[in-house]
Amino acid sequence: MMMLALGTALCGAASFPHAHAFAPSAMLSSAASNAFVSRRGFVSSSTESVEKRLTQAAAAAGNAAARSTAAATQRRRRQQQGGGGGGGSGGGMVMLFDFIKKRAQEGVEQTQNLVTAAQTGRLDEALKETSAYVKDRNAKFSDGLAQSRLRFVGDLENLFGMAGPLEETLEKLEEALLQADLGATTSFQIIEDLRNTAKAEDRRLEPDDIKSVLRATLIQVLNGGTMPSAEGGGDTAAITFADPSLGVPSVLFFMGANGMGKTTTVGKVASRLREDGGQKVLLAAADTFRAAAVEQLNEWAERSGADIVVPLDKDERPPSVVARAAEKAVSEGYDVLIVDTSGRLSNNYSLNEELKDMKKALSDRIPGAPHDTLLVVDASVGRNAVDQARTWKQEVGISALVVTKLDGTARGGFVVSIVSDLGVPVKLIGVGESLYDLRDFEPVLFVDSLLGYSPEDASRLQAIFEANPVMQARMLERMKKAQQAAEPYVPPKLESYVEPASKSRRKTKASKGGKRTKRKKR
Ligand SMILES: Nc1nc2c(ncn2[C@@H]2O[C@H](COP(=O)(O)OP(=O)(O)OP(=O)(O)O)[C@@H](O)[C@H]2O)c(=O)[nH]1
Ligand SMILES: [Mg+2]
Repeated sequence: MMMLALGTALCGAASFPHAHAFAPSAMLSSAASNAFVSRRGFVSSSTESVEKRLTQAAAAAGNAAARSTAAATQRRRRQQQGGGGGGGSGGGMVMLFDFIKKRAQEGVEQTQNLVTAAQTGRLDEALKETSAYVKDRNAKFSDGLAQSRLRFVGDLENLFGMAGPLEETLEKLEEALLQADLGATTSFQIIEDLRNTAKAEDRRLEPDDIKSVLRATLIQVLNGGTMPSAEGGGDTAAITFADPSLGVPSVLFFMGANGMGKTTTVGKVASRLREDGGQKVLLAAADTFRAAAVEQLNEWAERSGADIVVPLDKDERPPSVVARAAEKAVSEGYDVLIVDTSGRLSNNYSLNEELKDMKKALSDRIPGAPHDTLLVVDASVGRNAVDQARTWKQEVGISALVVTKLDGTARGGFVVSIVSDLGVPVKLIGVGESLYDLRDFEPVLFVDSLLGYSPEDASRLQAIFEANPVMQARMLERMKKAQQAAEPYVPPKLESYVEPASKSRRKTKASKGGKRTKRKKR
């Protein structure tokens, strides 16, 4: 975990302008990661200052480990005292999702190795090892997008080989962008920007102009409108957890159409929270529709070491399962409750009502819950998924997207179109079926992998973008618009929260079973 922050600071920041911005959500404390990720110029610093920063970072990392142990002790103590009040383990939570498969301890050790290397004059060698590690990590991510890249980049390269008039080039480019599933809005934006650039500067468009505009636009879209800059900014949207000061479990609610990868993602997330964060995780099997669904989630619970709440019998309704799970999560001091729901169509009114009932059962018992409502979409589905997602956004409310199966499709560009059409961030992506094939969504890394740009290409294209006044002005304007359009933060509803001790025997509508729904049509 630490390795990511470390690696991006060491080998990423200089040549991969945004990479450092992924680091703040590293698993170690922000103090630790910030020590690394204060961060541009890190590589060019003198060995002496590198050594100083490493020492500070190691100290911060040590403190983080100590804080994490203290939080776990506190939680155990609360449980031993039989107190409710939940087990949110505080600030560490938000750090969890900057993951790769490395453990925090490994990161701490690595940091200490670097400190030792600096003290013994082996720093160069150690930096190279770290750099190789990050390259390997990026390569693994990049493999998942290979099919998408092959298709897209092939089309673009053909285009660059032609030397036609501007309008002809733009027309062919627009076709390639649409073919790559980037969506009409983003494709149109890119074409307009290129046309304006060519006209304002009265010159022919070079391949690098096109690449830089394409890259900057995609990053801006995926970053929710943030201006792509050499300093990064915005970047990865972290999973939202409960406000640590409330001391309640964080609730992640997964929903979506059939077979999108909800249960698999729930399992992967649980595993990561357990393994990398040492979190106490409870799963709620709210898919009471499909016979094997509970069994499937149970397997993931066993694999990840999470506990699980299953339906009492075949007639228990999902809102009731969720209500019991929320009460257990609060009274037994769980850090995170993850709800797995059954697949459904977005135009099924009664099943959407059921989703709302489940969310209400959660918010009645835990303030602000669910803290993230994650819609899981399969990248290969295409436009249909966008239309469904729009309906769910309006009807049920979603706060984030998980895009799965990016490893098996050439439609990676779909991610751009769903974000631009919905204005909802992608937070996680699935790049395979195994436990570890889940990644934080990192817009810059994603775009550079999709377009096949090396860190050196990325730096060069960023510089071209920054030297293009037309693009700078247009992007700034879009950033302002995105800021104005951003929905205001709504604080958690505290008044509906009742302490578990007084609530445990109360029967709410949801715990009695909520609305019964027809379940034949899906
Ligand atoms: N290649 C690949 N396969 C995935 C990914 N995520 C999930 N799958 C596979 O997709 C299939 C469906 O996954 P589930 O997790 O059962 O999907 P679900 O959304 O829970 O399905 P329902 O509950 O039936 O609606 C399984 O075979 C998974 O292994 C991914 O990121 N990549
Ligand atoms: Mg499922």
